[in-house]
Amino acid sequence: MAQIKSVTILIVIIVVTIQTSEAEDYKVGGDFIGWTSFPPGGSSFYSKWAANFTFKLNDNLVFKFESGSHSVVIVNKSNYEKCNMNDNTQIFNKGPTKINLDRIGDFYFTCTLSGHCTSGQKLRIKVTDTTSSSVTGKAPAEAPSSLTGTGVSVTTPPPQSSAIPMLATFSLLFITICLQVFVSILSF
Ligand SMILES: [Cu+2]
Repeated sequence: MAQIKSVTILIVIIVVTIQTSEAEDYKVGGDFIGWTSFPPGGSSFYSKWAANFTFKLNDNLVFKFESGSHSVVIVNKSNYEKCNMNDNTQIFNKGPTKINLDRIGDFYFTCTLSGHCTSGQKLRIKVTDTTSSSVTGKAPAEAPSSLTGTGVSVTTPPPQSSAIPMLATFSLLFITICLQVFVSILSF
């Protein structure tokens, strides 16, 4: 009896965890390299790193660097491509810097220190809808290769994708309720 009850509790915990564990922190460049100039492989280093993940709304990027050695600056697409930091929107000078991905779409980051952007210290990421990542996983594993030209990137998540995690949650809840009923029948 006690075993069945603990199984039920476990399932409830799993359901709650699935519901709440949405936002994630990503250490830019990984633990070892972090946010640095002249990254291994040059300017493709950070795009290769970013291609491993599906960034969702409200995830965080953590830029690991020593204050004074680097900075993080949010720029627009054209300034990202030109390594122009003059009309940026936000500068973060203290490392490590944690940046919340508070909107869907493209984000462009670089460093304001002279020569660092051109050496490859630049990161472009795409933030997708919150509901599309957990079930579809890392489907678009390849990095968008065309950073040049018009740069029109069309990776719209399929509209039905938001229904899948909802369905999964409901089935888990249904199983939980069934188990609960089963336990109460057994205890009488
Ligand atoms: Cu730098």
